[in-house]
Amino acid sequence: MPTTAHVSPDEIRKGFSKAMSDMYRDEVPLYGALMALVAETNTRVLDTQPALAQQLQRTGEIQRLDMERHGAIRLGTAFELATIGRLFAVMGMQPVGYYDLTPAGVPVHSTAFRAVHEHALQTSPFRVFTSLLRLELIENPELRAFAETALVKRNIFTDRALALIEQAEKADGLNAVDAEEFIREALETFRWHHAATVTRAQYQQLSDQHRLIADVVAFKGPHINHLTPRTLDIDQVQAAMPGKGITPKAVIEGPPRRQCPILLRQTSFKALDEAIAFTDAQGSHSARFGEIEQRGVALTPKGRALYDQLLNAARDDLGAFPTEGNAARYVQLMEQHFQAFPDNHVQMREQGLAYFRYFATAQGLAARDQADQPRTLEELITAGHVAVEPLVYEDFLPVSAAGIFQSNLGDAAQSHYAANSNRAEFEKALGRRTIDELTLYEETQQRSIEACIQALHG
Ligand code: OOG
Ligand code: NI
Repeated sequence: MPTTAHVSPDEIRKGFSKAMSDMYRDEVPLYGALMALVAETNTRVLDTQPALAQQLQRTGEIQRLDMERHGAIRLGTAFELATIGRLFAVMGMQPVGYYDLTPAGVPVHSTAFRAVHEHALQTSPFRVFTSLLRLELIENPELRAFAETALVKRNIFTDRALALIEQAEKADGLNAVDAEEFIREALETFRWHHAATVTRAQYQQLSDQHRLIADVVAFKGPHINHLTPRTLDIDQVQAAMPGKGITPKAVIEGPPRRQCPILLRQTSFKALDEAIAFTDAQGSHSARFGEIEQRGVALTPKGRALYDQLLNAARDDLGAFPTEGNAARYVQLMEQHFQAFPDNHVQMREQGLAYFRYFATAQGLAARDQADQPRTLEELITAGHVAVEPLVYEDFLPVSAAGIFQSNLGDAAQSHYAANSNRAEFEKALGRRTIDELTLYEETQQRSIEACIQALHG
């Protein structure tokens, strides 16, 4: 029997997210500058767009905005992935979605660990994009064997973190004192190490194969490589970045600017080279970067198919990978193609392109006991008894993620791998299935409808 009550996993996640942010700000001061710029921009947007402020108030996103962030790590072995899954589970994070990055020349596949229920997301929407290196894609057998050996030798978790994970699994939770220790110990896995575990020549060999392979194999642990705050206007932040000494990548990933944002738009800036002590010599490595994101409404399978179709059409027209040189043309093509995607919530809802949340209004609640009430959801909406708000997208986009990887690995890192998506292999390594994100959106939407019925007719 536990002597003291368990802390909710959501509170552990919230504490961990804060601890991670503090650690990263200490290690990468530019992250602090970026957070300040994002906060400033968000305040201005909320002041000048009362309708948006009201929408975010109703969905609760306004309260979570300041603590909203995602990070990313890259792991080397099945054991590391399975164990990180257990570590994240202690803080209520589940693997959602499967992303294959090989078509873009990045030898990893990935999932996103995050909370899955809207109430849990409200306490802390912290997410970690987690990639597993695919060693089978290293062609040189000697180098592959070397990488395997280096990875098997390392232990990326502290003994106390492992013990506390086990304890949490057995007792189905942690008390407040253990939860605090767990946060401190878990954080160690994500810390930056100035010392590499290989010689400079070995690092170079790994790096020549792929920069990402060196980033995973040559170090003691999977340093968090970025932490991304959420902005309400990514174009404003992108434009203000150079004034703060930050140079963003040329192209914002994801959909073009719209009245009603959809899915996810992201932009990143390159990290500095950081001094590294190899086992035999000094050198440098760059892995850590900055990123910002703007989140819009989650799309249904139909909406997502349209998004993918328009994105592919714009990219086909461009005929090349978007870069600084063709950025203006890319933006123009994207805007042109995305004309075909309705840019208002009413149409998106009518056409079944996006997910929404439904809220009983004050007017609806006041009319609750009157006779002749509207019955159907559509009637309730028309009567103003139910308000409709977009359900925010909580996940990632494979093409965008590839663009973020590429921009930070440098163009020299462009490799060509045959697309070989292998979700089954990933899930075998993880030791469990990944969750289908569309089911989660569908469930949240449905729960909001049921809550309306309960509040207005129950
Ligand atoms: C992850 C890149 C993907 C995103 O926001 O799409 C990503 C990485 O570089 O490890 O973070
Ligand atoms: Ni990211």
